[in-house]
Amino acid sequence: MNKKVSICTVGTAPPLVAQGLAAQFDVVGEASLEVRGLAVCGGHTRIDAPFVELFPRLEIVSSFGVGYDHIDAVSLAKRGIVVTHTPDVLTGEVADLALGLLIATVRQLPQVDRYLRAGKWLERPYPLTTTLRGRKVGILGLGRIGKAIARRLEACDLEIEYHGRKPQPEVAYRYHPTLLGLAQSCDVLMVVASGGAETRHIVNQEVLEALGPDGIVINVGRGTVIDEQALVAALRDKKILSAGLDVFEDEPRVPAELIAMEHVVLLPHVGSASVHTRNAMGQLVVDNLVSWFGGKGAMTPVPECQALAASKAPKG
Ligand code: 8YV
Repeated sequence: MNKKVSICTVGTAPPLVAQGLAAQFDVVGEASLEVRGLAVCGGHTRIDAPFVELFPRLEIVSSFGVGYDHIDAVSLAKRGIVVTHTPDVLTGEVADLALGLLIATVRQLPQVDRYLRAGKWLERPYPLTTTLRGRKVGILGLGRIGKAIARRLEACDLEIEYHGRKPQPEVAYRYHPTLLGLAQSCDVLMVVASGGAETRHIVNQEVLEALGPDGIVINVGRGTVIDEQALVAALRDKKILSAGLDVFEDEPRVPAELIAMEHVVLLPHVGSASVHTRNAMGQLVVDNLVSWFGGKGAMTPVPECQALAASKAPKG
């Protein structure tokens, strides 16, 4: 039914996406007048108004991933273009990784592994580490993923507080109206917030130092949320204890100062990167396009496009 609809892929489509699209659509590798849908799979292209001018018949942008700070959804919605993303299917995976990264950072798991492999256990036991016991975790961004992390932290008997745009009355955790207040109250800052202009560098020197010398920062949201140079300085000057980072400001480039630090844990943005979850995300990228061009509306439009997606969805 969709054989004639032209879809253009931006970035490198995972095999499941490439095959799923090829089975349903006419997939083209570059901008053409015929393109009515984009499948955005990573890459560094900013999908904004000037970019979509290359595609005059564009109706929908289906993006791989829950975060869409590389897409100007407001501008696209104004032009009548619906943006979709892949929420929910990666929530548990990213939350698992966040908990693992927190434990790895606090108990120094990568460093301990390196110690054993270097034969040092034969000489003496690994030095005692800091602990998760008695810590209070401040979650920055209590959305779907933040809440899934909170549930896991509860199972670890940890106290939880949070900061976000607004308090969530249905949530039992203590809300802090300011990020600084959250950092002053906690000794772990779990960054889950999405990227974009609104959150850029909100974790700054003052916030980092408020965590105190035992402070730990974990980031599974977006690298841009933390002022990376301020983080390097806080770690170097021992204003905080350690950091576990899955995301960075200028991926895949990671500051040499961080790489040289033995007391941090650094991951190459692997929060959702299991075969299972990446397949589920890829399937949702394809399903959104199939649903849209099959006249059934978008399955998972981003909030900025929900009204538009509903108004365009077929009635009944
Ligand atoms: C992916 C992510 O690494 O969903 C997101 O927002 O950051 C990750 O799940 C990314 O989308 C891959 O391009």
